[in-house]
Amino acid sequence: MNVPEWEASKCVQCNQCALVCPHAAIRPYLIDADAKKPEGFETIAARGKTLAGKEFRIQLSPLDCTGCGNCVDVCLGKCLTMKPLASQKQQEENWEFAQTIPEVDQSLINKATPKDSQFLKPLFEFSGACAGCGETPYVKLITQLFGDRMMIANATGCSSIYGGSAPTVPYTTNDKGQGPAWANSLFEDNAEFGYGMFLATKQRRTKLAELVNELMENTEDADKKQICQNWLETMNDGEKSKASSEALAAMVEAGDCDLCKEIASMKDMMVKKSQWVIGGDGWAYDIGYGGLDHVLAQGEDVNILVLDTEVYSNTGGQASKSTPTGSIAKFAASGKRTRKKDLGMMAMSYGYVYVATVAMSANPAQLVKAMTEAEAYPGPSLIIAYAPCINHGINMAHAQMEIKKAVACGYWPLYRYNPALEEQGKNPLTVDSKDPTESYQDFIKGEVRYASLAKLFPAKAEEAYKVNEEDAKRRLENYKKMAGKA
Ligand SMILES: Cc1ncc(C[n+]2csc(CCOP(=O)(O)OP(=O)(O)O)c2C)c(N)n1
Repeated sequence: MNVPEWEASKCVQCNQCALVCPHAAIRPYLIDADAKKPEGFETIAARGKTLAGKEFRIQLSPLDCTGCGNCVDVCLGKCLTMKPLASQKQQEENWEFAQTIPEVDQSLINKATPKDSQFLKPLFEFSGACAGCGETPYVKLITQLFGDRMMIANATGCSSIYGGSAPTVPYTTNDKGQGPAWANSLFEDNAEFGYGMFLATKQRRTKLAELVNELMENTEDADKKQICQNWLETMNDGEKSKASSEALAAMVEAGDCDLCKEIASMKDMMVKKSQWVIGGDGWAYDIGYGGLDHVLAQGEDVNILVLDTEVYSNTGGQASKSTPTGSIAKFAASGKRTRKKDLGMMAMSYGYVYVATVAMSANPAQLVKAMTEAEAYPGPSLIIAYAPCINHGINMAHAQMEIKKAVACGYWPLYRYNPALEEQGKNPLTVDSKDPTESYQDFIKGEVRYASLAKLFPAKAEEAYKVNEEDAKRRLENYKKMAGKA
């Protein structure tokens, strides 16, 4: 019924609205100052040294927006206001025009920042997720960072339902036709499924490297040798392999030797793949945990994203091992009795697994950093993302603010455990969140999943809330000790 209206003069170009939008319905655009544009497509001079001569605009797709209002909540310039959909007709035309603007020149931006990442086209858009969904903004962000060379194994759960809908799918492609390759596996074996994808890719790329090596040795041409060598040296670097693959592909496609033809037939394997395994906490902590643990232990370059709603969201909110003490969920109608499982700590115990906890609007810079580091780390990575959900009994218009509160009160500490630092003689663990400044009890009592316990069992509830808070404190202290900060 209501969608955000942008007031150009107040905009500070932070791009937070686009970052948190669960449906990729609001986006920043950069357009050349002298480009032709429709009347009514108001723009302002783009901020940033590298963006001189560019104009900036925030554009909404009114018909794809669900009206959740999270963009308004996080807007730093307070330039977004919810207005009746019927008053935003003009924006439909503006949106159509915005889709014709060429994609941003990536050399002008630093995509490892929350602001610049939003200039990249989301390769996951307009899914059927709930208004205000806490999960989809993370999925969308990963596709902006790595979607052009990404493969996804998706556990059954909300992310497979909104991710694999029919007859249209929310995964899409960039101007070059590149986008995530996606498949859904059983709830029980998604990590193994993604690991299988990884092994298949690894096998084919090893073969490709052998062939390129052979070509390099057989050719007398110094330029051709150099192209082969460049590719071999950069084949495991996501960004660098793009340019070296382009050169290699052009060379073998122009050549007419059998070896050239064979290499050209494996063009799809030239750019380094970004292998992701995605699922909810029901999958990661419970049903798929054996496989997740096994895949982490293999030491291979597989990235795992856990969308942690602390319940089985898609089937109506059953308790998982991620559900904290005192939270009401199905199968835990009188409040979960036991503590939340510390999946991150279990993964850290291997020592060679990159582990991070993230919380989007609490610290977007830390989130983008964690995703970038995890993807670049050549071994296994695990990112555990705090995701508010309708099952929590909160107003989803403020889901992103709820994430902020969760970190500010110490409910969801942020850290990054990077084994690469240990190799440099440094402590691998960094605690990124500050010591709690807000009331823990106020936070949990503000969510129906906790507050309802006090209505049913008042005495028991107070005790459970205390245990919940003590558990969170104990964890944080442990992390700080490990990080050498306590
Ligand atoms: C073996 C098996 N058991 C149960 C189901 C039904 N099922 C589908 S999704 C789901 C819950 C998923 O919860 P979670 O992993 O937390 O993901 P979320 O929906 O929260 O994103 C369940 C139980 C299933 N598909 N397969």
